[in-house]
Amino acid sequence: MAVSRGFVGRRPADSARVPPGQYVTRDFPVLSAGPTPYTPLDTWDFTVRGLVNRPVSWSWQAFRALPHENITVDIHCVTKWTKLDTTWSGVSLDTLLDAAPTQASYALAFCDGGYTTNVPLADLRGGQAWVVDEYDGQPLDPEHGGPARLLVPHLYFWKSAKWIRGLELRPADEPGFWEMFGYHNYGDPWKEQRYQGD
Ligand SMILES: Nc1nc2c(c(=O)[nH]1)N[C@H]1C(S)=C(S)[C@@H](COP(=O)(O)O)O[C@H]1N2
Ligand SMILES: [Mo]
Repeated sequence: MAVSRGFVGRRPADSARVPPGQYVTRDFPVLSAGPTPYTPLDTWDFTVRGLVNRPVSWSWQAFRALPHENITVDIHCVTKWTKLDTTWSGVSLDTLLDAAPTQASYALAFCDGGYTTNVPLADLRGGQAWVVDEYDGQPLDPEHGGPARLLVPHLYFWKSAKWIRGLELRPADEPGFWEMFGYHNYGDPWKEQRYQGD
């Protein structure tokens, strides 16, 4: 019998995909520390700056013209929901970082609205992270970070900065918004690195 996977719900294999302490949800909750910013696309750009010879920026049009990948990944929020098989389209960080040679080891993502989050550069390379501008075949909803957000699915979802405008490359690590308020500096869901000291 042909039954779509969306219809049968949780499969036996799913439990192996759910990190400790997490539960699976079909909803897509919105978690934002402040109001949703609405930046006109004609003033939007994405910039890699900091420890680079010269900052590199892409306008919205230039960003849209970069090669995009379809991505299907599980996402894990520190508030304990996990959403399986989320589908996105976006530009690999490998593509963006190739345009900005650097000696840096860390990145601080910066966003419209002032949110920041820190990620080691090694975690952004190697097909592990994207700047996504579509979710489920549609332009990314502003509440979920549109026009574009970071997607780093192997870390807790607070690292996936919404309304991202760029990366500041740094020789040393520096905590971002939630990391300064007691969230774990790295945030591996499989090690339950939720808060400082975990
Ligand atoms: N700019 C920005 N990015 C953000 C946040 C935020 O408040 N501002 N919240 C983070 C947190 S804590 C989570 S769990 C996810 C939530 O993404 P969602 O609202 O699309 O579910 O976005 C992350 N990225
Ligand atoms: Mo979160």
